[in-house]
Amino acid sequence: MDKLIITAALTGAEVTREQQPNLPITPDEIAEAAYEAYKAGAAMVHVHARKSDGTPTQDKEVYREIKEKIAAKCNIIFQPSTGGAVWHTAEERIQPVLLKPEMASLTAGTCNFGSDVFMNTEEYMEKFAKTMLENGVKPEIEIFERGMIDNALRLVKKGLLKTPLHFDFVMGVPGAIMGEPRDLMYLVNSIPQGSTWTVAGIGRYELPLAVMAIVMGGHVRVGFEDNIYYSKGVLAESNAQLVARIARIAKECGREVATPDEAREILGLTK
Ligand code: KMH
Ligand code: ZN
Repeated sequence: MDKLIITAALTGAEVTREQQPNLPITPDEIAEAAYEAYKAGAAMVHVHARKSDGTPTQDKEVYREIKEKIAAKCNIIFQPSTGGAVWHTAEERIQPVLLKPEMASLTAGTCNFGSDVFMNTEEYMEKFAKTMLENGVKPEIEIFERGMIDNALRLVKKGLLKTPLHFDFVMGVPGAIMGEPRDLMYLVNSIPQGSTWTVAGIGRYELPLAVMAIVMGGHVRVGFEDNIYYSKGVLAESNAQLVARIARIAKECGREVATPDEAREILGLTK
């Protein structure tokens, strides 16, 4: 079994300081949170940029500042979001890909997202995949529903996604697939052989799905974007605290934790 890649989803687009007082918002705070997560065992960060007032932005220059500040501290893999917030346009959402990061997220279909709709038409997906291909960026294919796997496979047929694919199962978003063990088994059994996968359980699903991934040979995403609690009703102190718990559990299970360079090897990143 490969070593475990832990991704820290540090900020997201939806969580506020009122909900989680330790949410990193400015480029300096996000870079520091990335470094703390790296020291705790994370090999990758999934990043959403925010304006100084806390609202989400897809501004390339804010992402550039975050990317450079993280790189000055450690060699963790930088994976910006192309999901942004539900109200961002496709043109805004693609901006961070133009910085040529090693990876970026790419959602493979439309779904309900709480009381909103997270829009990813075929046109968006094709445009995002093509731009990533042209810029040498490996997509992390975000799967919120089972049919999104088939959408991704259609992009492979069209030559817009290269195999082996790397999936992120985002499970437990109200309006999309739940995060029960049967749901994870279903998704894992639905992806092509040779793919890699990670799981991002939302809220109370985060920890049980992470434990499943550790023993099944998948990888794990944790962090404030997905879950702000350490345990029921107890806020987490930091993203790093959530990462450290996963690293500890993995070691107890006999699964070693990957460094960023080991993660690059596992994911076939060339840079
Ligand atoms: N904020 C969500 C609407 C991604 O980063 O690619 C979308 C999202 C997915 O977080
Ligand atoms: Zn995200």
